[in-house]
Amino acid sequence: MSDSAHATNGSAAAVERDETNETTAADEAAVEGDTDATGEYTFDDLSVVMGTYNEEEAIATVLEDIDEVTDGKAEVVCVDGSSDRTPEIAREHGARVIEQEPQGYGVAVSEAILTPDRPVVVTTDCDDTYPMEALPEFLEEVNDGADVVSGDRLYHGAEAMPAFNRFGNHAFAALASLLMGERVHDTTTGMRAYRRDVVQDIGWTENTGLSAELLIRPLMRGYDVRERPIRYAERLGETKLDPIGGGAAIAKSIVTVCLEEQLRRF
Ligand SMILES: Nc1nc2c(ncn2[C@@H]2O[C@H](COP(=O)(O)OP(=O)(O)O)[C@@H](O)[C@H]2O)c(=O)[nH]1
Ligand SMILES: [Mg+2]
Repeated sequence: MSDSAHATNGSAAAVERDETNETTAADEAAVEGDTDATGEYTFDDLSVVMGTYNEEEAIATVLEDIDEVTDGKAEVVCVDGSSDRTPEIAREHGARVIEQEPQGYGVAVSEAILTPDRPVVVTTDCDDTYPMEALPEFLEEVNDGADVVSGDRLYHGAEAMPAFNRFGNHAFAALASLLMGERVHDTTTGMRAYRRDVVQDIGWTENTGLSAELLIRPLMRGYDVRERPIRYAERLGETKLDPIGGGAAIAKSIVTVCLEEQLRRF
């Protein structure tokens, strides 16, 4: 894994893309081992947060995976708008559930990221598409100095993603890269780790486009943002995003947020 300088707020942003996504026993030992002595974050410092909207097919699997990978130590927060049994299943699995009228992805996820008191916050979707096995590696990157670790689904091809979405995601990444002047590869991924300070210190404005905003604003403010390849699996249950209307909203968010951040620099 390559090193990067820890960029301070206001300095040039560091975006890296690593070519490996292997989690080894050594990685897990590094995350779990001897943390009091080193002052590094452990799974006890981690909150995994998500919006949940009628995800009863997937939620048990997602929460069991988090439990298994983090040895039951990570806190889980679900901001839920479901009319099915999702919130009951979440509570049965020990998650903290915040009920909210369904108002879109970003309304749920912005509440979810601002809820935890723990210093490291990881977002995911509640659809079994994201690899919870990557949590140790994400935490290790934060311990290595990253402010944001962004799961790049497109590196490995994201074959489980519908072709239209995959094309759209490549286009969003190209657009954002052009407007930021920094190459990014996956702007709409749902799996990222953040230092809590980053999510608390920035004001979030977008709804469907929140995922792109969560990458673009920290990057353009000089935080240490690193993309790391992740595997992406087929979804359990139905998507909640309308590909055409949602795609247009995301493109609009990318343009708006990039322009706002460029103006903020002057
Ligand atoms: N609470 C809440 N969660 C939502 C809402 N819209 C989407 N979600 C959740 O946000 C996550 C992302 O949505 P998803 O359908 O997976 O979008 P996709 O990955 O683009 O297909 C999932 O866990 C959804 O259940 C909403 O209006 N309210
Ligand atoms: Mg999803």
